[in-house]
Amino acid sequence: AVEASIPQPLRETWRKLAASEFTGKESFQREVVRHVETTLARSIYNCDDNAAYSGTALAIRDNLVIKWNKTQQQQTLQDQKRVYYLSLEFLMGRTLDNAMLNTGLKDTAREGVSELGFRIEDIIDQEHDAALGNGGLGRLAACFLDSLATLNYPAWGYGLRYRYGIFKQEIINGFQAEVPDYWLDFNPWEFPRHDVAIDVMFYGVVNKTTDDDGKKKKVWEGGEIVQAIAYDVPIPGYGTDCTNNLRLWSSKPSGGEFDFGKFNSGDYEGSIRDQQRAETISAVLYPNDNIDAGKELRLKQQYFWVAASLHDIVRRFKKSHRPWKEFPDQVAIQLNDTHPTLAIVELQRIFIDIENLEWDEAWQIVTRTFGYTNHTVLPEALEKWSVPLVQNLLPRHLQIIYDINLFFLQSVERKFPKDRDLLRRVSVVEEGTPQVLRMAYLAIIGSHKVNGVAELHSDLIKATIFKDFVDIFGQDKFTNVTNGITPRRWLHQANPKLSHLIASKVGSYDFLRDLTKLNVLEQSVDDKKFKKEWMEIKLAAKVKLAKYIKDTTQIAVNPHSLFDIQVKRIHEYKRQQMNIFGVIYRYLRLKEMTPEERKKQVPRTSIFGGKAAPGYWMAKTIIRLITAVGEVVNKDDEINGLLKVIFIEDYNVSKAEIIVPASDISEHISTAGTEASGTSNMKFVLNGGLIIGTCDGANIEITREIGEENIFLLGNLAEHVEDLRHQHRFGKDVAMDPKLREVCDAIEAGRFGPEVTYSGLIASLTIGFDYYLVSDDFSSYIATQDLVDEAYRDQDGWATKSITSVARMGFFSADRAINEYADEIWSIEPSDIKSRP
Ligand code: IMP
Ligand code: B1N
Repeated sequence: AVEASIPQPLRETWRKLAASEFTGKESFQREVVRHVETTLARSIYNCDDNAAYSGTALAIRDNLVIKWNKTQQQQTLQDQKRVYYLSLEFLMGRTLDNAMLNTGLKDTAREGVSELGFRIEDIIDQEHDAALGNGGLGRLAACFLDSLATLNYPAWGYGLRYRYGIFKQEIINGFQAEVPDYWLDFNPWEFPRHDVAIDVMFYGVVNKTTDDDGKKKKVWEGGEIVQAIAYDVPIPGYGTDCTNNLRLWSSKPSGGEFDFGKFNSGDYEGSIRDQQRAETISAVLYPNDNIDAGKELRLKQQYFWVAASLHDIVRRFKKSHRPWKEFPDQVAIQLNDTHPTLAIVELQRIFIDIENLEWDEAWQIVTRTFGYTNHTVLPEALEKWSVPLVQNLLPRHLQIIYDINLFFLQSVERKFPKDRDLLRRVSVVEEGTPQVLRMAYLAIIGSHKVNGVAELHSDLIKATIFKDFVDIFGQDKFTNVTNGITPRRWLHQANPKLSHLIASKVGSYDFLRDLTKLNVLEQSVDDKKFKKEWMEIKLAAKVKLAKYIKDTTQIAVNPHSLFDIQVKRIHEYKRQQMNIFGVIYRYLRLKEMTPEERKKQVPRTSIFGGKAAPGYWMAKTIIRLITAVGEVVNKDDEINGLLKVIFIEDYNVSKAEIIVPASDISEHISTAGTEASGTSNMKFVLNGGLIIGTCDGANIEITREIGEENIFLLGNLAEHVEDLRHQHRFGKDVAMDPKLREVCDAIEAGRFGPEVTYSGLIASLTIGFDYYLVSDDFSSYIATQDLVDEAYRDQDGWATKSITSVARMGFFSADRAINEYADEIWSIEPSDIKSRP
């Protein structure tokens, strides 16, 4: 419709002048040099790796932008249903390498920059990670964007443009220190859209009025206004021209930059205070993973982002001049956890307060639009907002929440008359001082589908935290979509040699678009030459990681030792403490051995990495224990070579790309029932590493796919966790597992520094309730680690397990997950943007 308003001759002129993509090495080089010389105003004499990165990124970006514009125009004209993925976190990592691979330009770029005097690897290495996320939840959002574009789905991500992403971790005297991550110095991948500026209101009051038709209305007014500015990021699909959009909002004061009146009268601080308050909203990512801190600024972030996104989505829908009832046929909105739950309330507010729809009609549309993904059952992570806080910040929204809750409870009362306890249990409002809003309940009530992220997790939420809601809404509202990962970044980009070897067996790189094609590898498990090449690639990845460790820590590790890796956020439920206790146990055994016995041991390198939330004291203690054990073990000549303990500082996406291909074994040992899915487990197995893990999250489905003989499972089952916890709390004093006792004794004897450093950690196992059941699983853990050593001695058998596992990993592609969301939750179809052969 808009297009028709532009006169035909004008359109012809633009079409003739349209920008075109470069093709081939020479035109690529011309673009790089042009950008270095004009955009950057530099020359051959001062073009360092960083300038070469900028020039390369800008050249690749030009091609990307052309595809992006075409995609957006085509999707607008096709007027299909779109999905909007609302996530407070997008953990993208680096973009250049991925953009080159997805657009098929990497070889051109490699040769091109080489003739200009640069190595493509050095250029790629200049890029700062986009670290707008904490861990699995944010990285899942990034993998999903890659799959949505690759599968040609019309999809937009909506998030916040934090000035500071997740902090940079430094290890100082063995302890974690946090340093701000200032990443926006030069970011060629974002496009400010100063024309897309949306006013968002906070605070204010709700007044009653009567409109022209005599209808009673509520108006929210008199609040403080902050402006949301859009920054757009192109998301290229692999092997397709489809390039989707990620829109991130940045906050700034609405109207004038600052108060000149105050400034001129000498109140300098006051004059910039408003500006700073506005800019604070998008200033920093909350660094908590699986913890809800309940801070007002976080609530402000959530509403700011949700209000701007919905305004944008509604504006786009209105351009099509369709009736409101068709909104859910054009728009699907997925809530990545409860963080965007206010979107439900905001859309209802837009409909009834601004667009004058009746409550019931509006609510029908709202509930048909939203889907909610739950990512955790941990009680400390379930969002609850204090009523007084919401009352003050969003008074109209609180009224609407009360109404939503009232109508919901009335419907429950009709279905289950007189069950007052049920009403209390399922109410969005939890009684107490203060009252709090249970955001997960609101998300369920306002969505048409609720999904968990792995089978066990989806079953658990139905049986525990959301049980009443299954009784009320029925089974069909609840479903499972097991998480997945993008094989483009996590195999092809991170491990090009393995990807190449696999392609030689599959006959093409088609497995990157249909990961089930990996299954042909099973035919090669007895192929001697193939196996040898397979294991050489694993060794090369270990050598590369060993070099990285040497360069960054000065510690030499033996690439022929068994690389045992646990990298993820540090959290008690993930049980890095069990891992390091196991390392200590191993150390104590090695110390007792004779030199002859030692010679028979499998040398091991235990590698840890991950950030602790800055306020999570126990997690920080666990880091300290790991570094302290490393300090003792790594310089102990007696066992030298048989055990090394490494803590990799500042674990992030780009480091994961080096680490993931290099594992022999990786650890996924959460207390059963606590890790909703896990996704690094999938990444490690896809790269030919085996895993040691508990029956938790996606480990269970990985086992089902690859076979029990190819995974090292340990520990108690989820169904026994409650009983075990009960025993810890109320049972008779049971003696601690003797192996764990020995480890605790060594720590308490000060062998890893002052005992007091660890007293809280030890207490959590003994006088505490051992909530995470370390003592219950420890002996199984040690026994299973012995099986790992045993299996590793048989390198041929190990290679068989490795290849067989990779061959059976097809299910864990994020493409499969996205297709399930598209079919079962969003009802969207791919657009017909052309894929390349
Ligand atoms: P929005 O829906 O207005 O946010 O526009 C999204 C994208 O769709 C824009 O960046 C344009 O590339 C494209 N677009 C918007 N309006 C039109 C149109 O009338 N014809 C073709 N493409 C459009
Ligand atoms: O989401 C991942 C899962 O694979 C992990 O098992 C799960 O732990 C993770 C509040 C969270 N759940 N909840 C969070 C993150 C930030 C925050 O402020 C909660 N992260 C997960 C993907 O499904």
